[in-house]
Amino acid sequence: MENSKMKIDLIYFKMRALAEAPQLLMHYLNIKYNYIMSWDYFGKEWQEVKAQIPFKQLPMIVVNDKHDICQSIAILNFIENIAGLKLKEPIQDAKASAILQSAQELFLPLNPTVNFAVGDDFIKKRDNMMPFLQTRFEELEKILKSNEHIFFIDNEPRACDFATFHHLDLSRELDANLIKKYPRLEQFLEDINSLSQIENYLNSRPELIDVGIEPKLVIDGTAQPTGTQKT
Ligand SMILES: N[C@@H](CCC(=O)N[C@@H](CS)C(=O)NCC(=O)O)C(=O)O
Repeated sequence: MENSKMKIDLIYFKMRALAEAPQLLMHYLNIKYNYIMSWDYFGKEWQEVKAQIPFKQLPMIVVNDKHDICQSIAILNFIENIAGLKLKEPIQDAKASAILQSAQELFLPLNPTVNFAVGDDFIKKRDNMMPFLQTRFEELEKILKSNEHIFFIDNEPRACDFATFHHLDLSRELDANLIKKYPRLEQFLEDINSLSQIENYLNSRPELIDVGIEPKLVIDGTAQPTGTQKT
């Protein structure tokens, strides 16, 4: 199947979390897709459809109205495959995979806390996760410092880079000062940010506001509470 002929629907919710890396990768690769809220795609609230979704969670992509692919890492692998971006050399591929998994492990508790926690609960969760974030950021910084490339594997950004970008970028909503302790990671964020396709996407995606207070996404000019439900 030639990727320009594929129809890709990306089904997700109102949150800035696991659909980000796939979207960054698809924008970078100029792959067209439709972002569809779960309730619009299924015509029902999430609680009514959850039971019939493979692994009972989103994001999911639907390829050519036929193939349901869940799990964000599988989605990223699929996009790399159809774009011919997959590394052919097994050692490099394994290293990229280790970065991708290590980045995705930042999902919990970082993403739900930024998207949903409020007040004292936000502060408690933020403070509790700091040691984990610091250890993981140190490791990621070390890897980038140890190579002479712009990104984790070489000078081409890949799924592992966009997943890392997403979580590091989201950490700024939790604590804007944390990333400043890691200058090589800050440079990495800037390098991804300045790719023209990415810059366009970042400037046009829904803004996440009132983190820690009453988180909302501004979708088509309207602030809507984050979540899995239609509002
Ligand atoms: N391992 C899965 C995790 C997916 C996941 O946690 N999805 C959350 C949203 S970020 C979800 O579907 N929440 C609704 C629910 O569990 O009912 C992946 O990487 O895609």
